[in-house]
Amino acid sequence: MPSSHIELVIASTNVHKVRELRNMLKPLGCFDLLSLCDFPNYVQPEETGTTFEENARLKAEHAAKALGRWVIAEDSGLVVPAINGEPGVYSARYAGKDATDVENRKKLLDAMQHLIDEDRQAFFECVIALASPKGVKKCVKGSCEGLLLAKERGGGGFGYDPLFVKHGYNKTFAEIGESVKNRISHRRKALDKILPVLESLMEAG
Ligand code: ITT
Repeated sequence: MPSSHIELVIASTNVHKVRELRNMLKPLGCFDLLSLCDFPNYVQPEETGTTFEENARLKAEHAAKALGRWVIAEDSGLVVPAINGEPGVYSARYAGKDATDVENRKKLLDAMQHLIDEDRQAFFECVIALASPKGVKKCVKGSCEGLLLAKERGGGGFGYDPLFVKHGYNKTFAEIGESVKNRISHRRKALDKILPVLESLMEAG
């Protein structure tokens, strides 16, 4: 008999990520979705990895063990090949440890000032790790390629969204609306790869 309610913790403190993931997971129905906001005493591990995968695994494993529950964690960021892959895994802290999105975008615009045309190509990457208290069960990757504008556009989204225009689109991720972003983003592509595993968890109960 399939059980209808398994608790799944989204192990992130980034409210934007949590909202996007929650909306994308909603159609699955059978999970009680929690986030780190439900565990105010939980202390996040330091993100010491040098790749998105290392950090996603580290965050998922640590949270699943500490909370004794199934967890998904993700590590994501923007990669600009023309500036040696910056900001990459340091996307959240590009302009410093507690940098705001505005400060990070400003640093990126400055670093890219001299770049034109194809040199403004970039991609978002997202790695999602699913873990139980026994360890990581699955780790998947999604990416989304586009161009970075020299000036911000739009008030939606978060992070580098006001600068990023996905190939084939005219609007930035901050102009496009969250429901469209959630259909075409790097996060969506990664999540789609983990859905079959989540479905099998629900069936196993
Ligand atoms: P958690 O570790 O608690 O999940 P975080 O924001 O620190 O939160 P990351 O270390 O994975 O997470 O950094 C992700 C950063 O990458 C995020 O802060 C943005 O700057 C950027 N980023 C990731 N996905 C993005 C998206 O969909 N749109 C815009 N920027 C994004």
